Amino acid sequence: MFRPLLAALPVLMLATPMVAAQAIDPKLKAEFDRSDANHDGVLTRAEIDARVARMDVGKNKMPPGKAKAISTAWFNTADANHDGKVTPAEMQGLFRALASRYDTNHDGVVSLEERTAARAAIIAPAPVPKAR
Ligand SMILES: [Ca+2]
Ligand SMILES: [Ca+2]
Repeated sequence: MFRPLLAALPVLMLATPMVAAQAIDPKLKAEFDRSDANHDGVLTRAEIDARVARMDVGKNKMPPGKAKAISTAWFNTADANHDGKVTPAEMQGLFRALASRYDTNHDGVVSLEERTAARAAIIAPAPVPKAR
């Protein structure tokens, strides 16, 4: 009797907007707003492309091919419900996931060293399959 309702629960939870339940970090929202070029409250692929192209990777200029790969990976990961738009809540979800990945000693803080390591991993050339 309860089975159909229980089965529907995960779907209902996914459909519920998370924005009201979880506050968006002000710093993250500021970053979101900087990327949201047309200020419609969502990030599109074009806006992410533009943002990644401006991304500061230290002294090294981001190679265009790398930038495209990063924005593709970023967008596909961030757009949790695959509607082609990234909301502040989706971006926060991604950043939380990234933070826990970069926080290698799991003290809840992404230190400068951890950030530098993460950044080095981003700009490092992607592993190339061995040519034969
Ligand atoms: Ca936008
Ligand atoms: Ca989305």
